[in-house]
Amino acid sequence: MALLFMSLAERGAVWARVFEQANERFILGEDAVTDPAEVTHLACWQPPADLTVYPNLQAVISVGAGVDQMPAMPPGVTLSRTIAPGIEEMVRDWVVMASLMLHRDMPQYLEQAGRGEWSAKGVTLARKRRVGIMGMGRIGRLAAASLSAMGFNVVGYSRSGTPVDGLNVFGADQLGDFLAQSDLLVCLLPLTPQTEGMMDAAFFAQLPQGALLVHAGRGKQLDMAALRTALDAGQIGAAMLDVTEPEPLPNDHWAWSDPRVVITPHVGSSTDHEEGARHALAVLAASRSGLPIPGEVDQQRGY
Ligand code: OXD
Repeated sequence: MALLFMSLAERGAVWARVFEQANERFILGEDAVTDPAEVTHLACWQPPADLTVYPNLQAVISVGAGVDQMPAMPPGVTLSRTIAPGIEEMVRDWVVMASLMLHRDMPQYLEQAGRGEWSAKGVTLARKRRVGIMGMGRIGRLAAASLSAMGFNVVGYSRSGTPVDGLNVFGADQLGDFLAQSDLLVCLLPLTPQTEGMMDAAFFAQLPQGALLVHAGRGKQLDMAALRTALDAGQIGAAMLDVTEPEPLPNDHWAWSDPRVVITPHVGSSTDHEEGARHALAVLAASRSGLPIPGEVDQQRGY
């Protein structure tokens, strides 16, 4: 059993050490492969075009939480996304930061600061702000717990609508009801055919007037032209985006200079090298013992 690593050099150095300590075979980069038959696991963000050169490949591990960048796996190859507390905590932090920034009118104050203007808006109590979180996976639940602890009125939305952690969760057939009570909407959904282009004009129209948008899902879920129209109409008050389509967002894109939009360059999380390596070791161990693969992706569903 050997893991072929194809990612950042800096990350590779940490993985090499962790694998050496665990006595597991680690191959740093395709150039170092001497026998393709030896490769049973591949860790990467995007795999090489032809995976059939590795006849004994059992699993491909995404070095991040997302897998929408991955092509379809050859038959029999498991896809695993990295499960690491650090990823969940980092995205939670970004979501809390962005939610607070919008809740406390920071886009407007940043704009005012640019021209030295001292002018105060009224303050809304957290408990009077209804937050709707789309995506009730591990990250969504963590963000919900933090925002609830701060007093926000949090509800969730997921495909199944299964209640979690005492939260009211709306299912796919209740999207309208969910949106109607989301003064501040957080998107943490994975990119799937169902969520691609989901946030469009009809979607925004179902939100309360002046709703705030926090987007840490995937850029392709958001129709940027519809966002601009919704901002101009006052339907959306302001937005914080960590993901865009394309990435990087071209520097002449309207959203960069729109004071109602704050953009960060997809920095919600960056997998901690050590935690990523530990996840890969857990995948190897599970493969060896025939146990369920940590982070296994349902390739039909896409997450
Ligand atoms: C990820 C991401 O999927 O950074 O890890 O979005």
